[in-house]
Amino acid sequence: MKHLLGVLTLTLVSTSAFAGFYNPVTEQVVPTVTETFGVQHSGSASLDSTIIDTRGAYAFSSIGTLRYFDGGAGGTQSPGSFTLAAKNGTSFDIVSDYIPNKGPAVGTALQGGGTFDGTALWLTDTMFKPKHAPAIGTYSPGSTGTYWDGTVGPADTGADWCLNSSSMVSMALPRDTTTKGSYVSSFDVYVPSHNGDALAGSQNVRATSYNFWVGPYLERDEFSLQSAGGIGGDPTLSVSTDAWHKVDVRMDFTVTTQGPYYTYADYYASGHGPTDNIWNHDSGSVLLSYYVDGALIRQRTQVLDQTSMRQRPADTPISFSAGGGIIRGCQGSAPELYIDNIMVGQIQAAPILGDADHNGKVDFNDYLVLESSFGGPPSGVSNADFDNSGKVDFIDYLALESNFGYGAGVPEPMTLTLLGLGGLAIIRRR
Ligand SMILES: [Ca+2]
Ligand SMILES: [Ca+2]
Ligand SMILES: [Ca+2]
Repeated sequence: MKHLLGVLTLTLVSTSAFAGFYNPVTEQVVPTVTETFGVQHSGSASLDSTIIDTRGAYAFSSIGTLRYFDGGAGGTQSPGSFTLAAKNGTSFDIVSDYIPNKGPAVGTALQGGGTFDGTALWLTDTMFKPKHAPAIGTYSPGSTGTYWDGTVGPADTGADWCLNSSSMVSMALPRDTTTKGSYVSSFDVYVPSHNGDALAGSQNVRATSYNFWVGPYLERDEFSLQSAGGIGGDPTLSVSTDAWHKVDVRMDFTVTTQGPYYTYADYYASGHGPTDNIWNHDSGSVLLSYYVDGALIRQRTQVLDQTSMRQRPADTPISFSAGGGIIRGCQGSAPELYIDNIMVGQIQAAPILGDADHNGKVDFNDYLVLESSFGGPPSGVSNADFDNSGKVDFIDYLALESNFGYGAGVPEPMTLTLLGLGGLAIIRRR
Protein backbone atom coordinates (compact mmCIF):
# COMPACT_ATOMS: atom_id res chain seq x y z
CA MET A 1 0.00 0.00 0.00
CA LYS A 2 2.79 2.42 0.91
CA HIS A 3 4.52 1.60 -2.32
CA LEU A 4 1.46 2.33 -4.42
CA LEU A 5 0.95 5.68 -2.74
CA GLY A 6 4.57 6.59 -3.24
CA VAL A 7 4.23 6.10 -6.97
CA LEU A 8 0.97 8.01 -6.98
CA THR A 9 2.49 11.03 -5.26
CA LEU A 10 5.45 11.13 -7.63
CA THR A 11 3.21 11.05 -10.67
CA LEU A 12 1.09 13.96 -9.54
CA VAL A 13 3.72 16.47 -8.51
CA SER A 14 6.63 15.68 -10.80
CA THR A 15 7.47 18.67 -13.01
CA SER A 16 11.16 18.12 -13.46
CA ALA A 17 11.61 21.02 -15.88
CA PHE A 18 11.31 23.39 -12.94
CA ALA A 19 13.02 21.37 -10.23
CA GLY A 20 15.21 23.12 -7.72
CA PHE A 21 13.40 26.25 -6.62
CA TYR A 22 9.96 25.23 -5.44
CA ASN A 23 8.82 22.76 -2.86
CA PRO A 24 7.91 19.61 -4.80
CA VAL A 25 5.83 18.33 -1.89
CA THR A 26 3.55 21.33 -1.49
CA GLU A 27 3.85 23.10 -4.83
CA GLN A 28 3.57 22.23 -8.49
CA VAL A 29 4.31 24.21 -11.65
CA VAL A 30 1.82 24.49 -14.47
CA PRO A 31 3.68 25.53 -17.65
CA THR A 32 1.82 28.31 -19.42
CA VAL A 33 4.17 29.25 -22.24
CA THR A 34 6.99 27.32 -23.86
CA GLU A 35 9.30 28.22 -26.74
CA THR A 36 11.81 25.71 -28.07
CA PHE A 37 12.30 27.51 -31.42
CA GLY A 38 11.77 26.24 -34.87
CA VAL A 39 12.85 23.47 -37.10
CA GLN A 40 16.53 22.69 -37.30
CA HIS A 41 18.16 23.54 -40.65
CA SER A 42 15.14 25.51 -41.81
CA GLY A 43 17.44 27.98 -43.51
CA SER A 44 15.69 30.93 -41.91
CA ALA A 45 17.15 33.41 -39.45
CA SER A 46 13.81 35.08 -38.88
CA LEU A 47 12.11 35.13 -35.51
CA ASP A 48 8.74 35.59 -37.16
CA SER A 49 7.44 32.15 -36.32
CA THR A 50 8.52 32.37 -32.67
CA ILE A 51 6.95 34.18 -29.72
CA ILE A 52 10.09 36.26 -29.11
CA ASP A 53 10.09 40.03 -29.32
CA THR A 54 12.60 42.79 -28.75
CA ARG A 55 11.84 45.01 -25.79
CA GLY A 56 13.58 47.66 -23.78
CA ALA A 57 15.78 50.67 -24.23
CA TYR A 58 18.48 48.86 -26.18
CA ALA A 59 16.34 46.75 -28.46
CA PHE A 60 16.69 49.11 -31.39
CA SER A 61 17.18 46.67 -34.17
CA SER A 62 15.73 43.39 -35.20
CA ILE A 63 18.30 43.15 -37.97
CA GLY A 64 21.55 42.09 -36.44
CA THR A 65 21.47 41.23 -32.79
CA LEU A 66 18.44 39.07 -32.18
CA ARG A 67 18.07 36.17 -34.53
CA TYR A 68 16.85 32.64 -34.73
CA PHE A 69 19.64 30.05 -34.82
CA ASP A 70 18.83 26.91 -36.79
CA GLY A 71 22.05 24.92 -36.50
CA GLY A 72 23.76 26.06 -39.66
CA ALA A 73 23.23 23.35 -42.26
CA GLY A 74 23.40 24.91 -45.71
CA GLY A 75 25.97 27.43 -44.56
CA THR A 76 23.62 30.22 -43.53
CA GLN A 77 24.31 30.04 -39.83
CA SER A 78 27.29 27.76 -39.49
CA PRO A 79 30.23 28.74 -37.29
CA GLY A 80 32.35 31.47 -38.88
CA SER A 81 29.67 32.51 -41.36
CA PHE A 82 29.16 35.88 -39.64
CA THR A 83 31.37 38.56 -38.18
CA LEU A 84 30.46 39.84 -34.75
CA ALA A 85 31.46 43.45 -34.14
CA ALA A 86 32.62 43.42 -30.54
CA LYS A 87 32.73 46.61 -28.53
CA ASN A 88 34.73 45.53 -25.55
CA GLY A 89 37.39 48.20 -25.42
CA THR A 90 37.54 51.28 -23.26
CA SER A 91 34.44 52.81 -24.86
CA PHE A 92 31.00 51.28 -25.16
CA ASP A 93 30.61 52.66 -28.65
CA ILE A 94 33.87 51.87 -30.44
CA VAL A 95 34.12 48.72 -32.50
CA SER A 96 37.15 47.03 -31.02
CA ASP A 97 37.29 43.63 -32.58
CA TYR A 98 35.94 41.23 -35.17
CA ILE A 99 34.99 37.83 -33.98
CA PRO A 100 33.62 34.96 -36.08
CA ASN A 101 30.43 33.55 -34.65
CA LYS A 102 30.38 30.18 -32.91
CA GLY A 103 27.39 28.06 -32.07
CA PRO A 104 26.74 25.28 -29.60
CA ALA A 105 26.97 21.89 -31.25
CA VAL A 106 23.84 19.84 -31.72
CA GLY A 107 23.72 17.26 -28.97
CA THR A 108 25.54 19.39 -26.39
CA ALA A 109 24.34 18.41 -22.93
CA LEU A 110 21.74 20.66 -21.29
CA GLN A 111 22.08 21.30 -17.58
CA GLY A 112 18.59 20.12 -16.71
CA GLY A 113 18.82 16.89 -18.73
CA GLY A 114 18.50 16.25 -22.44
CA THR A 115 20.60 17.72 -25.23
CA PHE A 116 20.60 20.78 -27.47
CA ASP A 117 18.38 20.28 -30.51
CA GLY A 118 20.17 22.78 -32.78
CA THR A 119 17.63 25.60 -32.56
CA ALA A 120 17.85 28.63 -30.29
CA LEU A 121 17.45 32.36 -29.89
CA TRP A 122 20.72 34.03 -30.90
CA LEU A 123 21.85 37.31 -29.35
CA THR A 124 24.95 39.04 -30.67
CA ASP A 125 26.59 42.42 -30.83
CA THR A 126 26.56 42.65 -33.86
CA MET A 127 26.17 40.23 -36.77
CA PHE A 128 27.60 41.28 -40.16
CA LYS A 129 28.61 39.52 -43.33
CA PRO A 130 32.28 38.43 -43.18
CA LYS A 131 34.66 41.33 -43.93
CA HIS A 132 31.78 43.80 -43.88
CA ALA A 133 31.69 44.97 -40.26
CA PRO A 134 32.37 48.62 -39.32
CA ALA A 135 36.10 49.36 -39.12
CA ILE A 136 37.92 48.68 -35.87
CA GLY A 137 38.31 51.89 -33.92
CA THR A 138 35.25 53.57 -35.41
CA TYR A 139 32.26 54.64 -33.45
CA SER A 140 29.22 52.48 -33.67
CA PRO A 141 26.41 53.42 -34.01
CA GLY A 142 27.62 55.88 -36.59
CA SER A 143 29.73 53.48 -38.59
CA THR A 144 28.13 51.18 -41.07
CA GLY A 145 28.62 47.62 -42.11
CA THR A 146 26.72 45.14 -44.23
CA TYR A 147 24.24 43.02 -42.36
CA TRP A 148 23.56 39.37 -42.96
CA ASP A 149 20.79 40.26 -45.43
CA GLY A 150 22.81 42.73 -47.51
CA THR A 151 21.35 45.90 -46.00
CA VAL A 152 23.70 48.46 -44.47
CA GLY A 153 23.75 49.93 -40.98
CA PRO A 154 25.69 50.41 -37.74
CA ALA A 155 26.51 47.86 -35.11
CA ASP A 156 23.67 47.61 -32.65
CA THR A 157 24.00 48.88 -29.14
CA GLY A 158 22.55 45.85 -27.47
CA ALA A 159 19.84 43.26 -27.53
CA ASP A 160 16.96 42.71 -25.14
CA TRP A 161 14.40 39.97 -25.53
CA CYS A 162 11.09 39.00 -24.03
CA LEU A 163 7.92 37.25 -25.12
CA ASN A 164 5.65 39.11 -27.49
CA SER A 165 2.47 40.70 -26.14
CA SER A 166 0.14 37.85 -27.05
CA SER A 167 2.35 35.32 -25.27
CA MET A 168 2.78 37.11 -21.97
CA VAL A 169 1.33 35.54 -18.84
CA SER A 170 -1.23 37.51 -16.86
CA MET A 171 -2.23 37.62 -13.21
CA ALA A 172 -5.78 38.86 -12.61
CA LEU A 173 -6.24 41.59 -9.99
CA PRO A 174 -9.74 41.65 -8.47
CA ARG A 175 -10.83 44.95 -6.90
CA ASP A 176 -10.20 45.79 -3.25
CA THR A 177 -8.27 42.60 -2.72
CA THR A 178 -4.74 41.56 -1.91
CA THR A 179 -3.75 39.00 -4.53
CA LYS A 180 -0.76 36.73 -4.27
CA GLY A 181 0.61 34.81 -7.21
CA SER A 182 3.78 32.82 -7.81
CA TYR A 183 5.31 32.16 -11.20
CA VAL A 184 8.57 31.00 -12.67
CA SER A 185 10.41 31.69 -15.89
CA SER A 186 13.07 29.32 -17.08
CA PHE A 187 15.49 28.96 -19.97
CA ASP A 188 18.74 27.35 -21.06
CA VAL A 189 21.67 29.60 -21.96
CA TYR A 190 24.98 28.94 -23.73
CA VAL A 191 27.87 31.38 -24.21
CA PRO A 192 30.69 30.33 -26.55
CA SER A 193 34.15 31.49 -25.56
CA HIS A 194 36.00 33.88 -27.87
CA ASN A 195 39.45 35.34 -27.98
CA GLY A 196 39.19 38.82 -26.57
CA ASP A 197 39.86 42.26 -27.88
CA ALA A 198 43.25 42.58 -29.55
CA LEU A 199 43.27 46.32 -28.89
CA ALA A 200 42.52 46.13 -25.24
CA GLY A 201 45.63 44.19 -24.32
CA SER A 202 44.69 42.78 -20.97
CA GLN A 203 41.35 41.61 -22.32
CA ASN A 204 43.04 39.57 -25.01
CA VAL A 205 42.26 36.30 -23.30
CA ARG A 206 39.69 33.61 -23.84
CA ALA A 207 36.89 34.28 -21.43
CA THR A 208 35.92 31.44 -19.13
CA SER A 209 32.80 33.13 -17.82
CA TYR A 210 30.30 35.71 -18.98
CA ASN A 211 27.84 38.02 -17.27
CA PHE A 212 24.47 38.65 -18.87
CA TRP A 213 21.28 40.40 -17.90
CA VAL A 214 18.28 38.53 -16.64
CA GLY A 215 15.11 40.48 -16.03
CA PRO A 216 11.53 39.28 -16.40
CA TYR A 217 9.59 41.90 -18.32
CA LEU A 218 6.62 43.20 -16.27
CA GLU A 219 3.80 45.42 -17.44
CA ARG A 220 0.24 46.46 -16.66
CA ASP A 221 -1.91 47.24 -19.65
CA GLU A 222 1.21 47.89 -21.71
CA PHE A 223 2.64 50.26 -19.11
CA SER A 224 6.04 48.92 -18.13
CA LEU A 225 6.55 47.93 -14.51
CA GLN A 226 10.07 46.65 -15.17
CA SER A 227 11.91 46.45 -18.47
CA ALA A 228 13.61 43.39 -19.86
CA GLY A 229 17.38 43.01 -19.82
CA GLY A 230 19.94 45.37 -21.28
CA ILE A 231 21.14 48.41 -19.39
CA GLY A 232 18.92 48.78 -16.39
CA GLY A 233 18.21 45.07 -16.44
CA ASP A 234 18.80 43.42 -13.15
CA PRO A 235 20.63 41.47 -12.01
CA THR A 236 23.59 40.16 -13.94
CA LEU A 237 24.18 36.46 -13.68
CA SER A 238 27.46 34.78 -14.49
CA VAL A 239 27.88 31.48 -16.30
CA SER A 240 30.90 29.59 -17.53
CA THR A 241 31.45 29.58 -21.29
CA ASP A 242 31.14 26.65 -23.68
CA ALA A 243 28.50 24.86 -21.65
CA TRP A 244 24.73 25.01 -21.27
CA HIS A 245 23.32 26.42 -18.06
CA LYS A 246 19.80 26.60 -16.70
CA VAL A 247 18.43 29.89 -15.44
CA ASP A 248 15.24 30.04 -13.37
CA VAL A 249 13.58 33.14 -11.99
CA ARG A 250 10.86 32.72 -9.40
CA MET A 251 8.41 35.62 -9.07
CA ASP A 252 6.25 35.92 -5.94
CA PHE A 253 3.78 38.77 -6.41
CA THR A 254 1.75 40.55 -3.74
CA VAL A 255 -0.59 43.19 -5.14
CA THR A 256 -3.25 45.18 -3.30
CA THR A 257 -5.98 46.93 -5.26
CA GLN A 258 -7.94 49.88 -3.88
CA GLY A 259 -10.27 52.40 -5.51
CA PRO A 260 -11.38 54.85 -6.68
CA TYR A 261 -11.63 53.10 -10.00
CA TYR A 262 -12.19 54.15 -13.53
CA THR A 263 -12.79 51.94 -16.51
CA TYR A 264 -12.13 52.13 -20.21
CA ALA A 265 -15.78 53.18 -20.59
CA ASP A 266 -15.12 56.12 -18.25
CA TYR A 267 -12.07 56.98 -20.24
CA TYR A 268 -13.81 57.13 -23.59
CA ALA A 269 -16.95 58.77 -22.18
CA SER A 270 -14.97 61.60 -20.63
CA GLY A 271 -13.03 62.21 -23.82
CA HIS A 272 -9.83 62.60 -21.86
CA GLY A 273 -7.47 60.59 -19.76
CA PRO A 274 -7.79 59.94 -16.08
CA THR A 275 -7.02 62.70 -13.66
CA ASP A 276 -5.48 62.57 -10.24
CA ASN A 277 -8.72 62.22 -8.38
CA ILE A 278 -9.82 59.09 -10.17
CA TRP A 279 -6.57 57.21 -10.25
CA ASN A 280 -6.70 54.04 -8.24
CA HIS A 281 -4.46 53.29 -5.28
CA ASP A 282 -3.21 49.94 -6.51
CA SER A 283 0.24 48.96 -5.36
CA GLY A 284 2.37 45.88 -5.21
CA SER A 285 5.75 44.25 -5.23
CA VAL A 286 7.39 41.10 -6.47
CA LEU A 287 10.06 39.03 -4.78
CA LEU A 288 12.46 37.87 -7.49
CA SER A 289 14.61 34.82 -6.82
CA TYR A 290 17.32 34.04 -9.37
CA TYR A 291 18.77 30.56 -9.84
CA VAL A 292 21.60 29.26 -12.01
CA ASP A 293 21.78 25.50 -12.41
CA GLY A 294 19.45 25.12 -9.44
CA ALA A 295 21.50 27.27 -7.02
CA LEU A 296 19.97 30.45 -5.59
CA ILE A 297 22.20 33.32 -6.71
CA ARG A 298 20.27 36.33 -5.55
CA GLN A 299 16.93 37.57 -4.23
CA ARG A 300 15.52 41.04 -4.35
CA THR A 301 12.19 42.78 -3.98
CA GLN A 302 10.97 44.96 -6.84
CA VAL A 303 8.30 47.54 -6.03
CA LEU A 304 5.98 47.69 -9.02
CA ASP A 305 6.13 51.09 -10.63
CA GLN A 306 3.55 53.13 -8.75
CA THR A 307 2.57 55.39 -11.61
CA SER A 308 2.10 52.52 -14.04
CA MET A 309 0.08 50.63 -11.46
CA ARG A 310 -2.26 53.49 -10.58
CA GLN A 311 -2.95 55.00 -13.96
CA ARG A 312 -4.57 51.94 -15.45
CA PRO A 313 -8.27 51.11 -15.41
CA ALA A 314 -9.51 48.82 -12.69
CA ASP A 315 -9.36 45.10 -13.32
CA THR A 316 -6.47 45.25 -15.76
CA PRO A 317 -4.10 42.42 -14.92
CA ILE A 318 -0.36 42.41 -14.48
CA SER A 319 1.40 40.70 -17.36
CA PHE A 320 4.92 39.40 -17.53
CA SER A 321 7.32 37.24 -19.46
CA ALA A 322 10.77 35.79 -19.27
CA GLY A 323 13.34 38.29 -20.52
CA GLY A 324 16.97 39.27 -20.62
CA GLY A 325 19.74 40.63 -22.78
CA ILE A 326 23.40 40.70 -23.58
CA ILE A 327 25.49 43.35 -21.88
CA ARG A 328 26.29 46.13 -24.27
CA GLY A 329 29.92 47.07 -24.61
CA CYS A 330 32.56 45.99 -22.11
CA GLN A 331 31.32 42.49 -22.66
CA GLY A 332 34.64 40.79 -22.28
CA SER A 333 35.33 38.42 -25.08
CA ALA A 334 31.98 36.78 -25.48
CA PRO A 335 29.63 38.94 -27.54
CA GLU A 336 27.08 36.28 -28.41
CA LEU A 337 24.86 33.96 -26.46
CA TYR A 338 22.18 31.40 -27.15
CA ILE A 339 18.85 30.97 -25.35
CA ASP A 340 16.70 27.87 -25.68
CA ASN A 341 13.73 26.12 -24.07
CA ILE A 342 12.04 29.18 -22.63
CA MET A 343 9.20 28.38 -20.26
CA VAL A 344 6.90 30.41 -18.05
CA GLY A 345 4.65 28.67 -15.57
CA GLN A 346 2.48 29.32 -12.57
CA ILE A 347 3.41 27.84 -9.22
CA GLN A 348 0.35 26.43 -7.49
CA ALA A 349 -0.32 24.51 -4.34
CA ALA A 350 0.02 20.83 -5.10
CA PRO A 351 -3.28 18.97 -5.04
CA ILE A 352 -3.96 17.15 -1.80
CA LEU A 353 -4.50 13.52 -2.64
CA GLY A 354 -7.96 12.58 -1.46
CA ASP A 355 -9.41 16.11 -1.51
CA ALA A 356 -12.03 15.32 -4.14
CA ASP A 357 -14.11 18.46 -3.57
CA HIS A 358 -11.08 20.76 -3.43
CA ASN A 359 -11.85 22.40 -0.08
CA GLY A 360 -8.43 21.81 1.46
CA LYS A 361 -9.63 19.00 3.70
CA VAL A 362 -9.83 15.26 3.24
CA ASP A 363 -12.98 14.07 4.96
CA PHE A 364 -16.10 12.00 4.61
CA ASN A 365 -17.54 14.27 1.93
CA ASP A 366 -14.59 13.38 -0.26
CA TYR A 367 -15.29 9.74 0.36
CA LEU A 368 -18.87 10.23 -0.83
CA VAL A 369 -17.59 11.84 -4.03
CA LEU A 370 -15.30 8.89 -4.58
CA GLU A 371 -18.02 6.37 -3.89
CA SER A 372 -20.46 8.04 -6.29
CA SER A 373 -18.10 7.70 -9.24
CA PHE A 374 -16.31 4.55 -8.15
CA GLY A 375 -15.53 2.19 -11.01
CA GLY A 376 -16.15 4.81 -13.67
CA PRO A 377 -14.70 8.01 -15.04
CA PRO A 378 -14.57 11.06 -12.74
CA SER A 379 -17.62 13.28 -13.00
CA GLY A 380 -18.18 17.02 -12.64
CA VAL A 381 -15.91 19.51 -10.93
CA SER A 382 -15.42 17.21 -7.98
CA ASN A 383 -12.90 14.63 -9.01
CA ALA A 384 -11.84 11.56 -7.09
CA ASP A 385 -9.48 10.40 -9.84
CA PHE A 386 -6.44 11.49 -7.86
CA ASP A 387 -3.86 9.80 -10.09
CA ASN A 388 -5.40 11.04 -13.34
CA SER A 389 -5.79 7.49 -14.61
CA GLY A 390 -9.17 8.32 -16.16
CA LYS A 391 -10.93 6.01 -13.74
CA VAL A 392 -11.90 6.15 -10.08
CA ASP A 393 -10.68 2.95 -8.54
CA PHE A 394 -9.09 1.32 -5.52
CA ILE A 395 -5.80 3.19 -5.97
CA ASP A 396 -7.74 6.44 -5.56
CA TYR A 397 -9.44 5.02 -2.49
CA LEU A 398 -6.08 4.20 -0.94
CA ALA A 399 -4.90 7.77 -1.55
CA LEU A 400 -7.97 9.13 0.20
CA GLU A 401 -7.60 6.73 3.10
CA SER A 402 -3.92 7.62 3.49
CA ASN A 403 -4.63 11.35 3.80
CA PHE A 404 -7.94 11.06 5.62
CA GLY A 405 -8.24 13.82 8.20
CA TYR A 406 -5.86 16.19 6.37
CA GLY A 407 -6.69 19.82 7.08
CA ALA A 408 -9.24 18.97 9.77
CA GLY A 409 -7.05 18.30 12.77
CA VAL A 410 -7.51 14.91 14.42
CA PRO A 411 -10.23 12.91 12.63
CA GLU A 412 -13.17 11.79 14.75
CA PRO A 413 -13.37 8.09 15.48
CA MET A 414 -16.95 7.89 14.17
CA THR A 415 -15.93 9.31 10.81
CA LEU A 416 -13.06 6.88 10.52
CA THR A 417 -15.40 4.03 11.21
CA LEU A 418 -17.72 5.21 8.47
CA LEU A 419 -14.84 5.40 6.07
CA GLY A 420 -13.69 1.93 6.99
CA LEU A 421 -17.14 0.50 6.36
CA GLY A 422 -17.41 2.38 3.09
CA GLY A 423 -14.04 1.11 1.99
CA LEU A 424 -15.13 -2.42 2.68
CA ALA A 425 -18.31 -1.84 0.70
CA ILE A 426 -16.24 -0.70 -2.26
CA ILE A 427 -13.97 -3.67 -2.06
CA ARG A 428 -16.94 -6.04 -1.96
CA ARG A 429 -18.45 -4.40 -5.01
CA ARG A 430 -15.40 -4.92 -7.14
CA1 LIG B 1 15.72 24.50 -29.38
CA1 LIG C 1 -12.40 17.83 0.73
CA1 LIG D 1 -7.69 6.82 -10.75
